[in-house]
Amino acid sequence: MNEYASTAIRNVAVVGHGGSGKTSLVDALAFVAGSSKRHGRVKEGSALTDYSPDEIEKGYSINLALAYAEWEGVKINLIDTPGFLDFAGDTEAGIFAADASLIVLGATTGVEVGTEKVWDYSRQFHHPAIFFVSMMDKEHANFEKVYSDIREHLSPKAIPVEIPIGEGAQFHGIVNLITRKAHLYRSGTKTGEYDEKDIPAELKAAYEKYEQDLVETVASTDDALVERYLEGAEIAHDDLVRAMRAAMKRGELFPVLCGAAELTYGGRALLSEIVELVPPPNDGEPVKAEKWGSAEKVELAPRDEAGLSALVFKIISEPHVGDVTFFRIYSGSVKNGQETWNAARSGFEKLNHLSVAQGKEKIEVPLLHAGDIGVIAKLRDTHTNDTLSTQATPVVLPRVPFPEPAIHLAIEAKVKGEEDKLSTGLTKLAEEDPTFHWEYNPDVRQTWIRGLGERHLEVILGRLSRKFGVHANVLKPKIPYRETIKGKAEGQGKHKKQTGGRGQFGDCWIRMMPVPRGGGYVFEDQIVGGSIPNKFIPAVDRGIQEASVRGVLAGAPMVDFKVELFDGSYHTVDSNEMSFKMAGILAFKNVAPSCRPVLLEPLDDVEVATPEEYLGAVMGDLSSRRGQILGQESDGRLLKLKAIVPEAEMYKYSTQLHSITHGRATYKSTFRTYAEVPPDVAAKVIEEYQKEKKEEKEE
Ligand SMILES: Nc1nc2c(ncn2[C@@H]2O[C@H](COP(=O)(O)OP(=O)(O)O)[C@@H](O)[C@H]2O)c(=O)[nH]1
Ligand SMILES: [Mg+2]
Repeated sequence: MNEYASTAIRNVAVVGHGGSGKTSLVDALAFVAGSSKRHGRVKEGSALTDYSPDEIEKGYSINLALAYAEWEGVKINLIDTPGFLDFAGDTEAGIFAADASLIVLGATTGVEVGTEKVWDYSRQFHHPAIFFVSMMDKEHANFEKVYSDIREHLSPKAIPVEIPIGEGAQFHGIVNLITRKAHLYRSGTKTGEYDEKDIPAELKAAYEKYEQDLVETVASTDDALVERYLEGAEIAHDDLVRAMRAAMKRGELFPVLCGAAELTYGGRALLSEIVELVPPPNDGEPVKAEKWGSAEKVELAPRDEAGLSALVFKIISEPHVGDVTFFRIYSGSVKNGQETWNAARSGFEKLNHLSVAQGKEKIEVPLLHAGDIGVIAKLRDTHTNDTLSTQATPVVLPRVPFPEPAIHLAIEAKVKGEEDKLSTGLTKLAEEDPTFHWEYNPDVRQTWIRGLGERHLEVILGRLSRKFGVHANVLKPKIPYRETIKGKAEGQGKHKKQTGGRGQFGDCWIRMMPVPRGGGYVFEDQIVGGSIPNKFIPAVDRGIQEASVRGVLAGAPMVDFKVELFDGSYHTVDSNEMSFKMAGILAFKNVAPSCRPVLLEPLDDVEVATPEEYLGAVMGDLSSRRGQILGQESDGRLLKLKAIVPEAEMYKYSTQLHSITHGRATYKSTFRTYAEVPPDVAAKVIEEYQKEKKEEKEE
């Protein structure tokens, strides 16, 4: 492996909808460039960047993975990313760590929901982006249609710099509008070799139209060029490329290329365009970081001479290797074996066996320059989004904004007694994947796992059994109901027990009444004249609190009520704290049922982003879930529908939404408040609880 200085590096995230051909393209580019010795195939499980056991089993990308192509003296780092929204954490991380996005579209499918998502992500970071229309060899491939799709749904600033010669089975070449030459592929080529020819006669008209569009569009982004263009002067190749590069950086132009990754057609031209159009990492603005332990901002020049800063954007545990850490160097350089400082963990990390990754293969290197991406195995204690720097100048880089989990499921260990193993495994998996969370929910006494989608959680459970040997049953998550009261009542709690020696005696009178929602639990001591001695009053309070953990309707915690302790009696010998706590418990159980208790359920704020054509279906479905529609607004492309929906009705919503909108809609939901359950629904919940209680007793 040659050494690559910052100017000779390009970092590109390969993104797009699932199945658009990203992984095949990354493999083809590395192979065409000669950096990878074998042309792998997704279908055969041999693609360079789909190497984890879960990916080979499922046949699609789950993790981001790295490969590189050395082309024209430049090393192009290719970050292959998953297309499915369930794995969007890795997609975000991949885009974040790169300097440009290569957006792959299938020539038969065009812009899909995943394309829209990655487009939004990449715009968020203001990256230059290149569109690549792949699979031009497939039946019904239609370049024109995909191009107009891009203009309509993503950006009118997209402009072809290549057009295909033939489509589907006839696809055999590409006209390059910048070099003004045709590339004709040799049938059966393994590495995308072509013969360079003049533009074929039958394509002259199309070529002229596209070429004029390109020159006009590029010229319009550059004052000097537009003048020359209007004067009718020829614009030189270098000027055109320079203006394109500048316009791409400002987000004013997005080139569209084409090819067929599996046939390696278009690969060489794409590599050259990346080298020419994507800025090297030392070309951009300085990185804005923070000094560790203070809010003081520091600017880090993306050069070797600056102090070291590198961001860990992915950790993956690989079979036979252990944890492998992917990091991008933002400033400074690192040597093999160098000691670095992880300020967030207050620890040194020695970068032994400093490497770059070609898929699962790791190639050891002596040195990596500013802007490069490296991998390192077996770090001591470094997590995703940590910064590695030096102890003398500890800094913190901006972190990858990982998406928050959207759904949750309940699980239990299949084998009783493996609960500890389960929580150890889940903790480890959550460390590896910042979009996966888990918790034990004491309210409903279930272990909950949270992730971006059902597919995501399925993959997590697969890893749990493969890596940690714990098999889990999936359960429907229980709803954390609450209870409260709507009326006022009073009554007694009396605990009296006469055993052999000393007896137990506690007696209290309480009044219970509602307080406003969110008011919690209020206890008021109104005892006068010492009918209960002061030292026993806290015990009554504790008894009531203990009893209210299980309400009187469905065993859910009772909230938002006030208790006034106004009378009682005691016994000089037999009374003690325990007796008064019991009296409190009994008083609660006695009085609460007379206070018109009601069931409360959690309501979520739900926001669905959907194309307009599915609005009716989405609204209808939400209404059938007892949803209350608040309103809608358009962001130009999608309608954002806001609603309040009971959490109890949101089970498997993602699957349902996916099916009624053909995967085009996405949603977010966040807890809003607790509200009273309608009587008919409450009756069912209470009945269900009573049944369960009876069964528990019988067991
Ligand atoms: N005909 C044809 N099929 C392709 C091409 N590129 C990829 N495929 C197939 O399309 C499917 C999805 O490809 P993959 O690279 O996994 O897509 P990804 O999900 O975007 O990474 C696989 O079955 C590939 O074999 C291509 O250029 N031509
Ligand atoms: Mg893939």
